[in-house]
Amino acid sequence: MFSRILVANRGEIALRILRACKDLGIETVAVYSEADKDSLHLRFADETICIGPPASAGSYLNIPAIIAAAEIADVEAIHPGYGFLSENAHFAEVCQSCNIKFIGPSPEAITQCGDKVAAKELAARAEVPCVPGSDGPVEDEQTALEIARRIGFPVLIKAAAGGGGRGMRVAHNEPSLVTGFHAARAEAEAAFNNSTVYIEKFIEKPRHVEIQILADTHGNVVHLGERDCSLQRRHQKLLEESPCPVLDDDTRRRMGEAAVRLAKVANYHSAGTVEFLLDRDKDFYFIEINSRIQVEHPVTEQVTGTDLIREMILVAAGEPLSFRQEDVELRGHAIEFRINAEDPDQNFKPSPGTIRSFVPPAGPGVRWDSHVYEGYTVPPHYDSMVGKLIVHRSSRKLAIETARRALQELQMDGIATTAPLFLRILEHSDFCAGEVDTGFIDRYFTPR
Ligand code: MV4
Repeated sequence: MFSRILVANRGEIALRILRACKDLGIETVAVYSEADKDSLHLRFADETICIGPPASAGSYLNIPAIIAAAEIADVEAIHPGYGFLSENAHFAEVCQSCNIKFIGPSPEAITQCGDKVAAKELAARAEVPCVPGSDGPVEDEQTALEIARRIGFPVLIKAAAGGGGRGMRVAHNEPSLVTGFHAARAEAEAAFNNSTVYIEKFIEKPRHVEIQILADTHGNVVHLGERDCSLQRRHQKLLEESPCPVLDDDTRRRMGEAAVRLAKVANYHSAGTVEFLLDRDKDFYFIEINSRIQVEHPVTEQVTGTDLIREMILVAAGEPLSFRQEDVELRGHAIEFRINAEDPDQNFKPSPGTIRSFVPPAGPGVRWDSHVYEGYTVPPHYDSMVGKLIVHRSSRKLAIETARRALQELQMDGIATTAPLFLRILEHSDFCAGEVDTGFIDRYFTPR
């Protein structure tokens, strides 16, 4: 087992990882930027090292600075958390060459997952259902037209290096396909330095359902049920829940088994997420694999009673998973609310500033994962999440009731947050009925 780990992240996930290390008896090293000198993650760690200026390019994305810190502090492993360097294959490779264990999948697996075309090829090989479309990159508009005629409109043009919806264009007819093809390529080139695009049938009003997997280096791969992440705005998730309110046991089992097959074909070791679209006929289609621990992992931890960060660390140290597939049981219902320092009444404008008075939510069925405290100043340099409220109850109905109570308990004066928006969402009859899709927020909750 590791005796000393460096946490290459900030905010709530840094705390989450430090806590898992402490539970395992592992010493910790926190790194921080100049903007984070008063951050809680520094107080939770055994040692702290400043790695650069506020802008992430000079600090949390600064590979030489992080590696230097790891060498100086003499750690055996680095946990990257989510965002920042978590899906950077080059960073994972540098760690490897410095004899530091990167707590995540291999550089090769990260590279394959990061290329959506390569990932889709793996999925097809693993006999995982994929959205009908081009089998591979589409090089010219003539080919794009032929594919669209074969699969039928509407189609979606996607960037192979994509993410966050960039380089994506919907086309409902041939002229818009031609325009969209060139626009998507130009956008992908500008955003990712890679103009490769592919084409899929456009699934209308899908739900976003993802399967959590864990794989060790001894050939054990398990799935831990699904998360429904349909509630999002501009590709930023707002709320995630497990189980998905409309998934039946058979579909869940087939999705889980598909995710496990994919992990095996990809030679994947660590925690990971296989993303699917679920259409209105309850057919599911693979879209992407995320090769990191995700923001929304706590809902899975709550319904499965597992500690995903702990398992991730154990697997990276070469230990076998602590449980088998038949031990995984989904109990009750969990919902996560991302509390962001954003004003939902001002088009989600970021609202950094100092938290004047603060009362965290608590009580039965409530988990609060956050790095903030009274007097803490939310810096403007990073993403705006100030906490995650996770409720866990025996049923979805009870989870919603507890969420209302917890959101009302939460007090965070001095900055605007997304908490009031969630109270309105929880009153919406479609949400309460579990009838949401990826367009829900734009339909009902964008500027009225
Ligand atoms: C799709 C789709 C419909 N049909 N693919 C958005 C970002 C990327 N992760 C994949 N995305 C989508 N792919 C096909 N063939 C709709 C989306 C999509 C979406 C997916 C998940 C969650 C929110 C979304 C919001 C808009 C579009």
